[in-house]
Amino acid sequence: MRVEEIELREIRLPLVRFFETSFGRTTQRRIVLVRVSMDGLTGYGECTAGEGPFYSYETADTAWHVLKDFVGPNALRNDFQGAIHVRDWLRPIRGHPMAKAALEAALWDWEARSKNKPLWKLLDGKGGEIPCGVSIGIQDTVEELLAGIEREIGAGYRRIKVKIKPGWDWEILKTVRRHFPHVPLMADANSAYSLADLELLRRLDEFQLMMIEQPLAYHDLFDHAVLQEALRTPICLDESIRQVEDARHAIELGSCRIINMKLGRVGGFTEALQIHSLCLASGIPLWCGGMLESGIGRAHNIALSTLEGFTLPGDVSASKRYWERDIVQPPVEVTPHGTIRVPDGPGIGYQPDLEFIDRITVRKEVLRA
Ligand code: OSB
Ligand code: MG
Repeated sequence: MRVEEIELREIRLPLVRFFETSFGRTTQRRIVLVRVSMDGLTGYGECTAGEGPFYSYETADTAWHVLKDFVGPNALRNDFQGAIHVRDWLRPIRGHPMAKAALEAALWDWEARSKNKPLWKLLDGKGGEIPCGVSIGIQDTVEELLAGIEREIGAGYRRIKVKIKPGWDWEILKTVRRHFPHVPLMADANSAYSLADLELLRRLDEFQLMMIEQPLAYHDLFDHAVLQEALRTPICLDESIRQVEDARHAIELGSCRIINMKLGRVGGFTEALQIHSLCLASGIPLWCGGMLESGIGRAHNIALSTLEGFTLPGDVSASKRYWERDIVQPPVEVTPHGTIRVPDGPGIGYQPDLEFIDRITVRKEVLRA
């Protein structure tokens, strides 16, 4: 079977409030959506590339180019025999995992719909509920951070992740711990430190963090192993794990004790499934990260989070934390006990709101075989 049509769209979606990490502040997302059509059915994917090349080198514009000129034409040329094989089609295109993952995710959604199954079942996950945490960005004041944490604990979330950077780290975590002595807490540095900061990072051990996420360089495994040896707090890698080989190297080197999985960063579900198997076999806990996704990407993250190796609360939270109005119906909602009920409908299980998506589309391109 051949993919008949691929539609690319870029939408603009303002965040309800800015989101700041050690690499900068985002106020509005530019999101590339992919829709595939084949045999009278459609599937949807979302590209997690950011507005600028700061989390990784990909941007909404590079993803658009690579999808339109390489990934899309490649998919139209190949014989579709299941979403599990799409990664192999795309192997000749080096890098650009977020562009690839967007197309691949649309084909996973399509395949699940074609079998009239929820995506989580196709992935061999289990239904029910997934536990949720939140990621809280760098704020203008510590008071705003404390108020934010208070609000999210009140909403039921099961762990709090605080973004840190040099100058917004030890003092901030000290204050957070004083106000919330027992909350499951972690910190994400997005590569803002180096081994020269080892003493400072060691002093974070006193806060009983569940983990510290990606303290060192985005491509590094070696220095993280040196750091992990010196810390009591487990290191969780995000940016450094781009493929199953990275996960294997990290586990063998002792670079981390936990892995944050992101579909875009690893190039899609097939790679994610392999990393998942490796982590299960190695006793490395996983959780699903987030990239400020709209409802389509969020729905894919929910399906992925149902796999048995995802034992820690992820960064998959309610639509309303980010969007005034999400692009799926119903929006993603979180129960008062901090879980998301996994939908039982076919595919991703959330309905794209096509009329709203049309209104916020800034460019569109249709590729045909
Ligand atoms: O490092 O996990 C990260 C958002 C954008 C880029 C990188 C990261 C994040 C988050 C947000 O932490 C998680 C979310 O989508 O809620
Ligand atoms: Mg991170």
